Amino acid sequence: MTARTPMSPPTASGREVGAGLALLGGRAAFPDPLHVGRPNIGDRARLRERLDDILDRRWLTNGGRYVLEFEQRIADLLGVRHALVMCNATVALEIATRALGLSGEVIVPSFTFVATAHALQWQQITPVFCDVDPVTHNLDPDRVEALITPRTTGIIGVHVWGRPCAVEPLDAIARRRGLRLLFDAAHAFGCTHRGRMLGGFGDAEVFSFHATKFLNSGEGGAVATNDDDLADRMRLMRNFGFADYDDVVYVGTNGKMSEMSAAMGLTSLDSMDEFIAVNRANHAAYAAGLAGIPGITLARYDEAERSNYQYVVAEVDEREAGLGRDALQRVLHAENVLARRYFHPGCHQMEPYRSYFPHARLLLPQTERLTRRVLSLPTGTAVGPAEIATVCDIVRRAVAAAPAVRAHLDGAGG
Ligand code: T4K
Repeated sequence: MTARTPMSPPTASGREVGAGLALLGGRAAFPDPLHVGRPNIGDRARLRERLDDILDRRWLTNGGRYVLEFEQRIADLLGVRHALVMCNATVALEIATRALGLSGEVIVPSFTFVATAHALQWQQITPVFCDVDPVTHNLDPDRVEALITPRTTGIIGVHVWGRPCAVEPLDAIARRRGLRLLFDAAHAFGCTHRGRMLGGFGDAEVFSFHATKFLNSGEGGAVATNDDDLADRMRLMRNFGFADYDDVVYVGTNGKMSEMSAAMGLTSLDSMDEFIAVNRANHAAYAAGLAGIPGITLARYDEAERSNYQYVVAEVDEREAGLGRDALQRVLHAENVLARRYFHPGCHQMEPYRSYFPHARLLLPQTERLTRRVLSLPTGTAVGPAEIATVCDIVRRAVAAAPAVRAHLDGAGG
């Protein structure tokens, strides 16, 4: 992806500054869309070798060699007793919650991808939405306890953007109140908390290897746990409940990962350090490029921990920037930069939750605020320093030209 010519520096008048912006009639900075979730592709030759081997051996799924190898390498990397790979993280969440015996109500953040809530609702478990910490964007443990009722059976913390939840306070609440604790670690593969890899906290942790994740298997997910019994139950559940040929001992589903996905996952794992290095450099380039722009701040990663840096999340303060997050997204989209509003508008504002809990937003002020402010910017190996410099330049120019952008959007009906 190459950008067109770099834009000229800001001048005093908002209208002049904004003149080059595509939203205001200029030419789009990128001829093709710059996506947020472009997959990282590892060593193609190695992937082809693995795929050829799968085809030669005619073993495509159901506990094949590559699935077992992928599971072993994940377990070794995370330092856990069990890693069970699955067809995606949503099904992995469903299987983990069911195997943990969750029912009734489970406390979850609303500031997450809707899969976290759906995995519960799909099983007639009520997600009870809890507010988040405005700094970490993660479940606020101080708000959890007030939501516990006699029907509560568990808590699901989400390591949003790969930044670990308040693991210890959540663990303390879960122990004190006799609840199960699961982590949705869909964003957090390869990240540490207090120097320990995520994967071994709570009763279990669920990862995603979806195409848009920095480490992908096309579609895919995994549950990590140190609980042998839980791992046994999940193994059965992901394979229809079969304990042996013709012997079904549980109600189960089909949560298996195919050998082709495992081959992709293994090939991604081979390049994991490289992907992280690129993400890290990209994140630093955004931090430098956006520095000093009024009202724009970047969600930071703790440099004392290992992170995968896979999300570049800008927060827009409308008062300081002079334009809101949605206006900035419109500016970027006009330039072909497909920045995304993860996780707007929050699960509580999506169906069926909006109808079930029409007043939920009253208990979720920080979630509501965040969902109006955050914007995910393109990163990953498909994005390089030149693209990032151009994206940052667009943001800088948009903020400098905020009055003209607002006037244009107001004139165009918002
Ligand atoms: N928990 C959390 C906290 C999660 O964030 C997620 C998933 C889950 C659970 C469930 O995990 P999985 O069941 O998916 O394993 C995307 C992903 O589909 C989803 O996996 C992810 N979170 C979520 C945050 O983002 P969308 O609706 O934004 O996908 P889509 O198709 O709009 O793609 C995003 C961007 O990536 C687009 O600009 C296009 C680009 N893209 C996408 C694909 C699939 C590509 O360039 N190539 C591709 O192959 O949800």
